[in-house]
Amino acid sequence: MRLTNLLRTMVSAFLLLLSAGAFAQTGEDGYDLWLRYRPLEAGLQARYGRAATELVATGRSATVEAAAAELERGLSGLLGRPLPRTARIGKDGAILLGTPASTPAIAAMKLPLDRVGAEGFVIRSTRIGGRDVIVIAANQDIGLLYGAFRLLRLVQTGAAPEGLDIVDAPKAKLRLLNHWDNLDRTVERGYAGFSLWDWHKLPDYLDPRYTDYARANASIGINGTVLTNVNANAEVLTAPYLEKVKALAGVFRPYGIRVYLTARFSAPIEIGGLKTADPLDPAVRAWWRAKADEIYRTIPDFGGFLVKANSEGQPGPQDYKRNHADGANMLADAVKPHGGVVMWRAFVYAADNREDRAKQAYSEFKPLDGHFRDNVIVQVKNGAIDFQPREPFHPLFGAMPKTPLVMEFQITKEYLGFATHLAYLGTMWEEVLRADTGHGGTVARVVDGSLHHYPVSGLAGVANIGNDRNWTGSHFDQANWYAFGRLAWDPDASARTIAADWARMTFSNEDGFVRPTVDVMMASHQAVVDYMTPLGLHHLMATGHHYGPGPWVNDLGRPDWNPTYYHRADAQGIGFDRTRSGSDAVSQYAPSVARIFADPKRVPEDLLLWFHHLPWDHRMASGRSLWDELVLRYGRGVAEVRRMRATWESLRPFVDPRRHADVAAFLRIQEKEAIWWRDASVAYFRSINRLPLPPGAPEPAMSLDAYKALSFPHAPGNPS
Ligand code: BDP
Repeated sequence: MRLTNLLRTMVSAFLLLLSAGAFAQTGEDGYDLWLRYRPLEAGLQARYGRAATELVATGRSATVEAAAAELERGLSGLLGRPLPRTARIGKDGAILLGTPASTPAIAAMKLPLDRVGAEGFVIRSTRIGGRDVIVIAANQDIGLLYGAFRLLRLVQTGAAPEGLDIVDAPKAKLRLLNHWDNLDRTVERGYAGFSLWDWHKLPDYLDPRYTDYARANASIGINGTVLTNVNANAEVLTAPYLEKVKALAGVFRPYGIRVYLTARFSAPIEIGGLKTADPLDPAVRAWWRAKADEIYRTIPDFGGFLVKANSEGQPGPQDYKRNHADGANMLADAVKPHGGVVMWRAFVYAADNREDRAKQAYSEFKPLDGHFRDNVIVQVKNGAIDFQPREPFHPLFGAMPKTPLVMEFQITKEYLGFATHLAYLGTMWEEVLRADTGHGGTVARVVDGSLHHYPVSGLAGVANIGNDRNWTGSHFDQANWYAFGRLAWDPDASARTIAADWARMTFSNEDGFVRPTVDVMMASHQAVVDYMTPLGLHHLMATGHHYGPGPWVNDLGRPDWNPTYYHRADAQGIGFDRTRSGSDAVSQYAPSVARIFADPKRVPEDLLLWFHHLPWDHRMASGRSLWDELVLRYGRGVAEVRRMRATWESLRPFVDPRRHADVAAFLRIQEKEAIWWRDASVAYFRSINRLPLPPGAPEPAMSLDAYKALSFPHAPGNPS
């Protein structure tokens, strides 16, 4: 027995050494994302090897080419031998890729293609002429590309090749990335280097990375990309830039990705030479129509415009005493003849408006329901303030039955620790999508269009992508790009399943790795909430760059830019009263939801101080006072990061050295900054309430003044 154990240990040590050697040669640096296609373990390789000895793809479009090329690249990597392309099924197992129109064998199969629409697919293991065949079938070529990526995912994650029977189609029509990229290649709230779009060298030089970007997006079903920042520059709408946009559109087209641009509302003045941008002015309307015609002449499948108007200093229709519908409809009329859409953002809050900021978007947009053209989609952030670590779902979801909505999530972690903190956002988005609006369905049912029968709707994610070698600035932030795509495809998908698929494809298929890694990911968002803004606190980040804590800040130009506006802490208590005795933001929700949020005993504890102002000695469910609970939550967040670090350390044998070291270093930064958040916040709130720390809670490492004195003028991602 002992001897066997010894032998086992020796063998695994030997294997470890071998694999460390292999890692050293793989040069893994994160560039390949979840499309690494490293060899499968031998058993699975043999089984897939039998089922897939050749590829039969008869279609001829660029999209079919992309699908076939990906299968060749992927399967030859995974199976460790080339996957030849042949014209017809030979004597061994084959993969057959086609539409009923391109492939008679598929037309003859009576597959349930009527259920998958234009973008869906069927994957089935079957036998044709006595041969084992894996069929990837779709109505349109883009469905074949999505099906090819799905098959590759199945192989990568170790699914058995026998008995495959998958019928799938995206639930949401628009699945978009929003890049907050400027024309000088800086990225607003970007933590992964500069913009991928090399405007200066476009259109003549097409960086091969554009194709890899398209592949990665297609692999998760993204079908559109807004190339430019919502704080827009009108210049992108001039002819030379449209040529550059056209070049990018040409690269993305085979991958089913349309390009969109942000439209600066004052463009008619800035690049059109007009005196006004009034949406009801005939000359302005004619200018936008001509501009849309020009764009569509250049890029016939251009998606449309995304607009941030009358928000944070951006121009808009209210500059001319018109409303948001006037502005959106004017642009919608311009793109309508070409089949384009306008995504008009609901992220508005005005300098001169004293109403609770959380209420302003609803107050502005709810009365306009039914006043928008049918090609206007209102794009709403997941919560009513601004991408905070945790927010209740935005009350506009469910409240706009006559206006299609797009969900806007922020993939880049502006308020969640930038690229260095490990925070898997799948759980946060799942929580929002599964929330019951009280209007007859969940948020997911609103954004997939089914609740209100929207003709078009979907999800947009503010991208976390830049020109860093690993795309997202950190290896684990790739998971957020990945999870966004998966949830846009299927807003009911499980965050845990997505995390597991990602971990398997990105790092290792071994259960000993996958289980602990997924546990880390699943706990990570809550950890950040705990050490930054526990119990429903929000908007307490430092000014401008939002790096680190600044709960004491109260000297900014507008009340609603100050953290003190949001936490309202004084000697007696803390929190924002949004019940009827306060701002009454609760009544913007459906009554069944409002009742829960308005009741401090029923509201989820993680939203308590979002909706309630409570005395420091308020009794929590734990029996502790609110103050003690708050301090413990900060500590809980730090403790979780320490656990994450220890777990990652134990996973060293499974991960190539470079990526392991990268993640370990970032976790060290995260721990340091979690402690900073905890200590600075506790020091500040204690200075307000003068209460002792609960037993066992550590003293803040520095004085409150020392925390206040920290300054980071060059923190990344900051526009100014
Ligand atoms: C805020 C960001 C700012 C964006 C704004 C927006 O700090 O950079 O421009 O959102 O979404 O969270 O328009």
